[in-house]
Amino acid sequence: MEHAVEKTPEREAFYRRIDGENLSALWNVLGDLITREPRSGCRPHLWRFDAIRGYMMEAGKLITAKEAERRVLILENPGLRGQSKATTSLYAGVQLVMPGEVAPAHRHSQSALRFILEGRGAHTTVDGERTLMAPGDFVITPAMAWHDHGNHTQEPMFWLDGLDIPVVQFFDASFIEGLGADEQPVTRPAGDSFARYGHNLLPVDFKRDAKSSPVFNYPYDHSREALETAKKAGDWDACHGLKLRFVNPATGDFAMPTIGTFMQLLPKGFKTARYRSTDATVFTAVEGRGRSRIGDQVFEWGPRDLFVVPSWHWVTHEADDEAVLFSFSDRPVQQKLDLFREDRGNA
Ligand code: GTQ
Repeated sequence: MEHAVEKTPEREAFYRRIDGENLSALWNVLGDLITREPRSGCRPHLWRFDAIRGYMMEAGKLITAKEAERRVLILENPGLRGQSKATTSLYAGVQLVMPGEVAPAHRHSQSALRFILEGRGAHTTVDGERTLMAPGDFVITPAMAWHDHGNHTQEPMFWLDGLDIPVVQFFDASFIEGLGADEQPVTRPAGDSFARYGHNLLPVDFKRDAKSSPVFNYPYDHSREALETAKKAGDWDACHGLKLRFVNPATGDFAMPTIGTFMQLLPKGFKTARYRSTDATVFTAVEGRGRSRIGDQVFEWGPRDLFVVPSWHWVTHEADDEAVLFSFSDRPVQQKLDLFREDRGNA
């Protein structure tokens, strides 16, 4: 379907006439609408955390978290500039909360994840429960949940934000409201949801309509321990090393309805077999150094660096030291819509 239909003076005149009626001819655009395989504007890219960190510290002097509402530098995909997108369907940014600051309480239709990059002990409050955050923690703010962030430590706190902003935009379904106060009241003890839902136990009679996980902080020491123990089996997946996905313990589904989140370990010297999938993915290294080949480009990464693998681009990862990667994508949405496809090469 990729041939262009011939132009004739009669056809051109016809197109101009129907154009005035808000009509257009499918046969001129079909090849661009329905492609043989994904053809993404999204491009492979890597952002060095150290560079972002420098700019963020400058931003820290330019504007407070309160005035900004959220002091975030958006990771704009070079193929999608001006659209506030890391991939076609997902937003990513790096947020800074300076000592003593608050990012005021609001809630919105968009679901958000935080993945902590630097700092320890700043907090986010979600629906009345406060959680302290540490590097490698994966924290969820579900759709329409009140959330505010604060930093009572002496150090700046940086985290990666992942939101389904482009998905919500696509559906024209965005709502936001402010609480009118910097911080929401804390109504539950710290650790309450993890105690109830995060230990392979659930409250008896637990039923939940909400699509997001009742656990909202998946601490790194738990995820790391899972990888550490599971690696002993030496049971490596050729394409992924050892890759786990975060789950909603009440359903077994992804932890968030629109964003799939993953943690993977690559042993020292491991090189993955090539892999491609339709879910463009944002990665950050937690530990270790290595490189990823994405399409025909090679990106060297170390802790806290961030990179994007677009849809249907071949990717291989190679670890110089034992490496841990966190990643997120729109896989839950694609799977629910029967759109997800992956290709393991010959592995
Ligand atoms: O922390 O609530 O990066 O509302 C973008 C929008 C973070 C947040 C972002 C947001 C937030």
